[in-house]
Amino acid sequence: MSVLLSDEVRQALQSGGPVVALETAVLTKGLPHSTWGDEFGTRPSIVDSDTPINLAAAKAMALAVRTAGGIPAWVAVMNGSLRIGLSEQEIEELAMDETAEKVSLSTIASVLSQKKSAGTTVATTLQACTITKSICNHAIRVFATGGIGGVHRNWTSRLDISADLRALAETPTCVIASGAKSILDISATVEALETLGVPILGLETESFPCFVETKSENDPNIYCVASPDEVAKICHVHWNELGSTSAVLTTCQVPDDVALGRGTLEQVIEQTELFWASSGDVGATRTPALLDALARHTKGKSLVANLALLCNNASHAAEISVAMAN
Ligand code: PSU
Ligand code: MN
Repeated sequence: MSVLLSDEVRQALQSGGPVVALETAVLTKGLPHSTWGDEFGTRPSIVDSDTPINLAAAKAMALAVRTAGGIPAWVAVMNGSLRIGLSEQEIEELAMDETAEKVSLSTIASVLSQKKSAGTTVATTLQACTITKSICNHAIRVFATGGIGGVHRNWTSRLDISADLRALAETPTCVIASGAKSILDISATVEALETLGVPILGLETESFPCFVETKSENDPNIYCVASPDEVAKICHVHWNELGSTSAVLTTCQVPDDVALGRGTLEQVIEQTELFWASSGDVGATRTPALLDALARHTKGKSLVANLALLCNNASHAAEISVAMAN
């Protein structure tokens, strides 16, 4: 059996409980595996001095979900099984595993067959949200992440579009994210989502968030919703009344106190893109290379903001999940 659902998540799904899926590519490839170093400036309170940053993030996100009344369902590939619902010990094992890559739709089958471990992207986490339906008759309807993958910059010369977009087009789950990073072509990503029939909502925001950065007046306009209840109602109309089968993307701005000024990342992104393009590396390394460069270049400011938005999104996702359960 290569798909395993934890007892806690299974029971919650069967009783209509507020389950929130969480992806793990952010743990294996999106955040540093090291403890907080001086090069990152002041250490935020959710990271203690001897816990690796990726593991501290996982603990804080799970706590944010539970504090808001939800049940976290971490999704990952571990030793050749697709796992939905990990214990604290299993999360620790994955976060410490230096060999764990990230898997998307095109690579998950081969990683499973090689009996390896890997973090799941938005795309493969959405795949898991659907798979639970064949195990216990209920899909997972809410999923929190940092930022979605999308259409990369310079797509006219190199067509690099994340499989996240296809999965969003095909999976009826509400995804809570801080939009997409400025490492992507944001307006092309928003246009693609529209083509794919994915509604984009802004929880208390009318503009598509740009991940760790402050908003700008040029950001694409989106439909502003005031509360988790309103998100739950729109999801109900989208899936149950209209019979749509795409995701509902609900976006949240990064908390104000840690947001980075817009445009401050431009130079390092351009340089890293050039460096990465000349390295001849495979496509899946592009996002991790950019995230790592941003954290170092901003002396930890992008990392602090990333951690804050991950927890904020996890908390809002749990609120939406509770609203759907009621
Ligand atoms: N954005 C982030 N951090 C991340 C990712 C995106 O701020 O770690 C990860 C997510 O898991 C997302 C994936 O699903 O990158 C997209 O990768 P790709 O472009 O290779 O499909
Ligand atoms: Mn890609």
